Order: sequence, then C-alpha cells, then structure tokens
Amino acid sequence: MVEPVRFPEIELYAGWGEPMRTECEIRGLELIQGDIPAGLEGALYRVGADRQYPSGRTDDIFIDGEGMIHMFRFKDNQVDYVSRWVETERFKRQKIARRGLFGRYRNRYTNDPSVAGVHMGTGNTTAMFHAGHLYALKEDDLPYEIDPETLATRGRVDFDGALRSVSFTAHPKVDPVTDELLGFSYQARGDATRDIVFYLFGPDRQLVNEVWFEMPYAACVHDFAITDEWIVFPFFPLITDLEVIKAGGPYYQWHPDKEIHVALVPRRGTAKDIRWFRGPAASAGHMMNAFRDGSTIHLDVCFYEGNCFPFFPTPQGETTAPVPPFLTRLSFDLNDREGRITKRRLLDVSCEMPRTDDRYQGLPYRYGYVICRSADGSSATGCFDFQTGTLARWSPGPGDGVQEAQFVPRTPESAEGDGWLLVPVSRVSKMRSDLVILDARNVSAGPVATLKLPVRVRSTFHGTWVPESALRTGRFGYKRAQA
Ligand code: V55
Ligand code: FE
Repeated sequence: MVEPVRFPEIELYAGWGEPMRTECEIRGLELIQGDIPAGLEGALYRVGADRQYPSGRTDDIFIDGEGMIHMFRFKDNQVDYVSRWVETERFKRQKIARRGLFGRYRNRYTNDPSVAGVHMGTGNTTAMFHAGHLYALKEDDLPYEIDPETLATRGRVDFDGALRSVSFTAHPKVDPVTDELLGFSYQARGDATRDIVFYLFGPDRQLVNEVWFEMPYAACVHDFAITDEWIVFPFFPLITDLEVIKAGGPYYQWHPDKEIHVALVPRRGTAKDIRWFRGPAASAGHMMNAFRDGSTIHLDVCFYEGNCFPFFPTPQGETTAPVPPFLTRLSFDLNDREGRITKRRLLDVSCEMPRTDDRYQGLPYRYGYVICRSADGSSATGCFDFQTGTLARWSPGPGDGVQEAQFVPRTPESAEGDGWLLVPVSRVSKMRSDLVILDARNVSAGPVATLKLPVRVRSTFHGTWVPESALRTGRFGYKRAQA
C-alpha cells in the first residue's frame, strides 16, 4: 500500500505553478498569428522543474523539483512540441516507490533512508548541446544525456571520465563559432567543500585545460562568465554549512557580513596565475556577459544589493527582504594590486534571465536580452542596446508572462543581434502557453509569429537553440560578423 498523492497547499503549487506531471507530444502547433520565418529550422530545447511526487514537506522552493525537458522542433514550416521527464536516478527511484523520497532542496540528510547514496541531481535547469550530444543539467550533479529527437534519457555521464568533480554547472558556455565548451563544478568534491574546477573542452569534447582552486567559502556558484583570456568566477556569501545541513537545515545561508570575492582564472593558464578581487556583500544568479578592454575585465550581471534568494535565511534564521535585480557592470582592473571592484548600474529597469547573441559571449557586445518585470505581475521581453542605452520591450499583456528569450541568428554569419528571439509566453489567465517569435532588432513591434499550445508549459529556467545543421553535424558552425 502506498499513500495517495496529495500536494501541499502552498503558493508555489497554486495557479501557474500547479505541478503538471505530464509528458506532451504535439505534432504541428497551431499558428495563430504571422508566419514562421523562412530558414528557421532546428530545435529549441528548454528545461524546467516540475514535481513528480510531493516531497512531504511544505518548504519546497521553485529551483527544486524533477527536470522536464521541452523541445520546440522547427522543420518544414511547422513546429512540433514534445516534453519528457528527465529520468534521473532520483526520478526512477521515486517512480518505483510511487512517492517522493527526497526531502529539502539539496539536503541529503532529509531524504528517505531507502535512497541513501543515490545521486540527487534533478536535471532541471538547462539543456546543453555540444559535440553532437544533448544534456539536461543541474549544478549539483553530473550531466544527464538526452536523445535529441525523442528526449529519452540515456543516462548520467562523466564525459568519458574527464569530469572528476561530483557535478557540472548548469550554466556552461558553448562557443557556437569555435565549438569549444567552457564549464566548471563548485563544491566539486561534495557538499560544503570549497573546491572548484574550471574545464575547457575542444570541439570534440577533448579536455584542453582544467584548473582546480579553492573558494574563500563554500559558495553557491550558479553562473560564471568568460572572456578571451580570463574566466570570471564570482563568489557571493550564500554559503553551505555542513553542520547546518546535517541538522536538516537550509542548503545555503545568507551572510550579509561577508564580502563578495571574484576570481579571474586564466583561460589557458594554471591556478598560480589566478587574480582576486573583493567588495561588500551582494549577490546574483545570472551573468549577461563579460569582456576584456585592455587590462580591465568588465562583468555585466543582474545584481542584487542583498540576498537574491530570500528563501535562504541568515545563520540567525532571519529572512531578508527581497531586493530587485539591476543590470550592473562590475569592473576589475588587473593593474589594481588592491583588488577593488568598480560598480556601475547600466539600466534602471529591474531585469533577470539575461541572454545575448551567444556568438559574442566573452567579447565586446552591443545587445542584451532580458525579462523585465512590472509591478502588476506581468513581464516583458527586453532588448537592451548598450550603444544607445535604450531598452526596447514587448509585453504579452496584463497578468501574462514571458520566459527567458533565446536568440537565433538570421543566418550563420549575420551581424550581431540580427535574428529572432524565441520566447515561451505564459497565458496565465488561460492556463496555457504560446511560443512567440520576435524580430530581435525590433522587439517592440511585437511577434512576427505566434504558435499556440493547448497546454501549459510550466515555467522553464534556461535552454539552447540547436540549428538543423548542428543536429546533423554536431557543430554549430556560426561565424562572427566583422563589425
Ligand atoms: C539557481 C537555480 C537553480 C539552483 C541553484 O537561479 C541556483 C539560480 C534552477 O536551479 O539549483
Ligand atoms: Fe540559472
């Protein structure tokens, strides 16, 4: 006998956040406005968290839950939609038990004793395509490989032994021009360890460089940024304490008295060349980009002047008030032996989920794509032009929301920002979704095409676009246009 399935009545699972628990397959989405641009062929993969079974707790948080991978397959003037669970070890054990076996977010000491030692990754954060392989990623575990056509889970992988850390980031950077893969693992030797490792892989996934070093504390390193010479690792004082998690506490605690530290790691060098910078407590989840200007490195980040995750309390158990994120440029002067951080706000509109034309990751760039949130609960897709300082916006309307935008260049060699934004839209009042296509150079004009989904695409975090040619060859094959 197993218990009936009952989800707790908490805000997380009300309305749009209601667990969906459904795999979908829709061949040929209904086109309700406009036309699909000619030549737009490939797959948009996105990943989010759903809930297979209740955890038995009321303190679930939105970054937890079993991974669901979604595919929008663009081919022959039609778009198919498919979603499948990421069949992780956690998922499979719960499927057999017909109930939740894993407790508080990332806290193995709150799990059912029957799953002691089972890998806890959910594969719920992003999709990555590299060297012909597709993966679902969660930062506390190794990648899960996914079949790019059927979305069947092939299994947990360590890149043929190359990953010697316990995990791999959910914010890797795949350079779609060189087909290099840059990634890392933090708490790389297990919960609360200060080890971190940077990995650089070549286009055939051969390991080119690996740099192990130590963080100042056991931080949450959700994202990083790259430049041509230096890799940027920010450490914010959201810290794991082994004793606290052993006692069943939160995986991270917010330490307002501790500084942020930033490590600049040489892309092709070793740990002895790492440069360190420091500043007052603040935090961020997501980096938009970084680039080098002579001996200065600039990092553009959705920056919170406080705790970006108010559901992680202080060591005294206090909850901090939410603060809005603003696009901010942190600068690091390699000639400054004091290691000071210079800070400048770039945009006064609160925004998150930053993306770019990924051919310009690590290089000077002009355009950034964000989600702007309005006071009325709706959100808008924004295109920020760094050259003019202007923000173009499109909102789906009151009460509705946009998910993270995916840029697709019009052609493999088109100019920066010349292309499309693929945006899942949450039609909250109708409890279903749309996928809209915006012209990235004219976002405020509204969609050039709208595809209707008769179902809800529960909020996804991140994803990637894989052009048709890359699905066949394993190479993105993009070019950087000369400015
Ligand atoms: C983040 C997201 C996560 C996570 C830790 O946005 C940090 C930051 C989607 O999962 O596990
Ligand atoms: Fe993220």
